[in-house]
Amino acid sequence: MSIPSFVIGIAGGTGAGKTTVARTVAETVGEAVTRIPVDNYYKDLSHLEYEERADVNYDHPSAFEWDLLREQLDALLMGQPIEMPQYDFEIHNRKDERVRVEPSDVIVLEGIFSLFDDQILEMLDLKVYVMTDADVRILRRIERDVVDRGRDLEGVIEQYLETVKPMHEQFVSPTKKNADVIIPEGANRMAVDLLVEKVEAELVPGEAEGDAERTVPLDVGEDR
Ligand code: UZR
Ligand code: MG
Repeated sequence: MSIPSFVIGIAGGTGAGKTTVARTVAETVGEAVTRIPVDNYYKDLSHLEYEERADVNYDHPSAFEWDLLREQLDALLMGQPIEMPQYDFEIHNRKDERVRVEPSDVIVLEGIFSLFDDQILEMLDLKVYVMTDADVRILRRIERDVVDRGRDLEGVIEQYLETVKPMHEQFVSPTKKNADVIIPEGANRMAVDLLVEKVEAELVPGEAEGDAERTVPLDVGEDR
């Protein structure tokens, strides 16, 4: 367990490749990296029926439990473990069980709203926005929702036009201005290499080498 020395936020539209960038960084950095998907902080909607939950606008900032995310990020930054909620996209709800997450040297916060909240922005050392063309993003989204999540094509298209696209333009895309770095086209190799180099340069020297106790990168939460 350690006090994290470097916290990265990775934002961008749905299907931009945020999760891939976050995972590649986590796997490549020679240190323990804790990846925190903001999706895990969707509000608990257990009080609603499935049909009502399916109608919620999940692309609006109000769908998230911001207090819990701020509180847990803060705890990790102070070197304390958290009980991280888990989200189930199939039932549009938080799972019953939480997972215990120990703080590690590097934390990667990843999700459409990673660069949205002022208090969270203050906790981030490096702010990244993954900028991928909307046509590529919707194609990936269709593949993920239809193939991996068993949704029907009409529903995915309707949802994209009714909420995903307008909310992206209103709330997600403007967070680019909060970024230090904008990565074009998702997990581009050079960009990921630069991120990894930066992370490694920022880590407290000495702690990295010879420290046999290397935690397996934690990969909790959503599928991609
Ligand atoms: P990423 N989302 C769902 O499809 N169902 C849910 O229950 C909760 C979230 C979607 C959400 C958003 N929007 O576009 C996307 N909708 O997950 C964010 N509708 O995840 O960045 O991995 O695409
Ligand atoms: Mg993702």
